[in-house]
Amino acid sequence: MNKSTSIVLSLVCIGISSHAQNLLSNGSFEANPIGLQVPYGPPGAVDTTSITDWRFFTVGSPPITLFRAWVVDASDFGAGGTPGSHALRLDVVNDGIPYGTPVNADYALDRDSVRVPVTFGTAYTLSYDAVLYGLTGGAFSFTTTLAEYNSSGTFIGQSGFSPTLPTDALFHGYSFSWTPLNPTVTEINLAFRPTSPGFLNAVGLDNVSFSVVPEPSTLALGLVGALDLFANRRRA
Ligand SMILES: [Ca+2]
Repeated sequence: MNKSTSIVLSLVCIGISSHAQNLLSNGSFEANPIGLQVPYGPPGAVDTTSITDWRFFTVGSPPITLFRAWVVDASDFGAGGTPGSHALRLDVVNDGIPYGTPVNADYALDRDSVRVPVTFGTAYTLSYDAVLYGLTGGAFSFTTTLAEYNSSGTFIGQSGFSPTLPTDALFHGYSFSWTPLNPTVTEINLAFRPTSPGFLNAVGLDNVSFSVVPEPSTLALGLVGALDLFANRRRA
């Protein structure tokens, strides 16, 4: 790499890094030790914030037989996970007892205690890595919701994405562009709600990031400046 190329890349990196900061704390689940587990037991509701800055809870009436969230080594999911990286694993066992077969898993992971400030008119990028394995059942939809609140803390609407996780037991990266729906929005809660008609499933989640989309004008200025430097050097 010559010096001019280095200058160009450096300026581009400055433009990106100054606008791509992850607005989520503990989005990569490194805050808790591998092995940390929250409930895994007989049917019942769970509502826990044992996982730093995250809440794991049942949605509505608990139709779940056994369930847990735990911090694991991402590579334990198989190929694709970064060895040593802490990931969150969500396990649900629905054996149909005593609720009949099959029953739906209905639980969620969210950030209700650590909502993220957002600004109407600003574009954001939500991204994460997710893996599905051990599934008995059909297609698996990983519902991802962004719920909006105003300055009074009142819920004012939501939007989201629902990628279908393939059953290859590999981490895949997902990335979405999002803009707030409501002019009065001041903050959001981010939620993941795995839903499955199956009996047995596990979802792994890692590297959750929510950031402001880099402004084109900033990047463009950086590039123009870099190209100008490059041109001047060539003329020199
Ligand atoms: Ca991690």
